[in-house]
Amino acid sequence: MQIEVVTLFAPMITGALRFGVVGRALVSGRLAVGTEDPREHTRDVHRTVDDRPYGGGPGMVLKPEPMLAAIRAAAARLPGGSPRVCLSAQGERFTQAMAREFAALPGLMLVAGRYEGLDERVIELGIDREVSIGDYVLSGGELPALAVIDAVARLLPGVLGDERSSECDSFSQGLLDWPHYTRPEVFEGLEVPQVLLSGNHADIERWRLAQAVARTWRRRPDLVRGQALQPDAQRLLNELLAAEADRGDDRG
Ligand code: 4G3
Repeated sequence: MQIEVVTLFAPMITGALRFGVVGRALVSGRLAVGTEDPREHTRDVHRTVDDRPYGGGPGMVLKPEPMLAAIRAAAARLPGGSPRVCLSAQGERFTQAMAREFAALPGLMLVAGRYEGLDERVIELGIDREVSIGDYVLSGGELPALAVIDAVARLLPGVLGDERSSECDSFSQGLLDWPHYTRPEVFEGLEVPQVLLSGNHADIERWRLAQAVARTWRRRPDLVRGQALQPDAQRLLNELLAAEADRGDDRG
């Protein structure tokens, strides 16, 4: 898969992608990431990329000409029809489902804004989709672009390797992850749950799913309400709710 990032700070992107799973995806050629700097598309001596907002007010707006030229230059390196995504707090929420959608594509453009953002006409002319990684404001779209690249890269075939599949990930079933433990068996007085030492793989699988269901219900009830659970997960949730109702409380 090929991803192009339009950014004034290319080293933020390239520097962060050298490590771990994503770094290996790049070295193996399963992922390619390029950058395009709008400053390279300026014509004035000062290489100006921002200007004062019409209507007044604080902050600066990215000038439309260099921004759209950079988007077009990046598009020319991508397969035709690759979506052009701008990272913005005004966007629709980035989800695991959207990561799966992007990972199925041969190409993707990510546009990282700075200052108060892009001129609205650049969004009209050069952006297909505005995406937000969460309800908070950052000083640039680079960190959100990196979050998208990371979430997408680990879904590409061969990137996680045989020993660990993204199908085991939190959210692949629409649930939060279960708790994990490694040696020692007792750490600072806290024991590893006995079932994990039992060697009974059916029991372990049931316990993990029950933990994932209980955690999701307690921490993120919106996730449980927003979707149909797998039958085994739904049965465990029903048991949890029945147990809570029995105690007549709302403890976990
Ligand atoms: C304004 C994304 C600011 C417009 C970007 C980009 C938060 C997110 C910026 C624009 C951002 C987010 C840069 N802040 N929640 N700041 O995904 O297009």
